[in-house]
Amino acid sequence: MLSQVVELIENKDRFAITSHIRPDGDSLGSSLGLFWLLRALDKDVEVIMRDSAPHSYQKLPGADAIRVTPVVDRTYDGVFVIECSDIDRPGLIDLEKQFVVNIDHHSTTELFGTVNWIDSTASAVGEMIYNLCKATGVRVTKEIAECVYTALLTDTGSFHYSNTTERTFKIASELVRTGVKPAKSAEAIFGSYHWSKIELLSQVLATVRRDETGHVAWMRQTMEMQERTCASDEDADGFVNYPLAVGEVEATALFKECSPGVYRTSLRSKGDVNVAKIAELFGGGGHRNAAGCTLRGDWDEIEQKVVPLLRDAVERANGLKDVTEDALK
Ligand SMILES: [Mn+2]
Repeated sequence: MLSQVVELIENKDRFAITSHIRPDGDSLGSSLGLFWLLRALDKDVEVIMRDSAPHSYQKLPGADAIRVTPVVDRTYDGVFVIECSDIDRPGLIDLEKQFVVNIDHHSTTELFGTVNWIDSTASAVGEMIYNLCKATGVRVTKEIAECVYTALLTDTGSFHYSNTTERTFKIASELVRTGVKPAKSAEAIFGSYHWSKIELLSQVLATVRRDETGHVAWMRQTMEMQERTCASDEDADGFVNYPLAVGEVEATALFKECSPGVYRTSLRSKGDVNVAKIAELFGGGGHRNAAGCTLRGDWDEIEQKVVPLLRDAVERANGLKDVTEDALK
């Protein structure tokens, strides 16, 4: 709960903040936003992560102070774990020995912390960090504003996704008033890619297929493509969204081979189509319109398993399934 987080911050002094492996805009923006919040309260705080910040986020205030480490090698009064589904997601050895505070906006998160603050109405953890500023009486500085804005911008898909609410815009508006330049933030994130991203994109897009209904499209990225283009892991971020630009496509999947026979799978959808349910079937999670899971096995089998599930999700959302089931009764 928020009140427990505020109490901890008020009563203790030595903190660490961490987030998941391969950090993204919300995990970095929120972690660094919280870093600046705690600094404003004169707390001893550091951000520790298993992986360094991707290129596009290295200009975020405080990104250069992130300590990259595979193990929690110091003792803290509390370690804030930002947007992680479980205690293993940060990839940090000995994290479970600390006083863990779980801060997330995914309802699917495990309650792995001693304190758990989960707000599934927040578009990004960034919104929660903003609320924490208000709750602790910390003025939203330009540093905090830039970090939180980045979290909002990326987790809402540039204010495109259904998690974008009136509150998101209200907060974004205040952040802009504090000094955030929306065009500058957007350019730093979406206009600073490496050429290898375009090369990889051209190969991944060449694999796109759609089912006979036209509502489901999917793509595959092999390890070989990544090697051939010298692309980094982060280069593939966002590819899964491309087929959704087509009117009739309502659900997409990107199967990324991360080791032989292991596919990190991203699922995206429009409207009421729920892909989080599919991800959960395979031990993953996420939101209704954006979810992920890891699949193992033969490529053909994976394809044959997941594509019908996506089609099923589309049919359910469009009410076709219920009609058919009722007719059979
Ligand atoms: Mn998030």
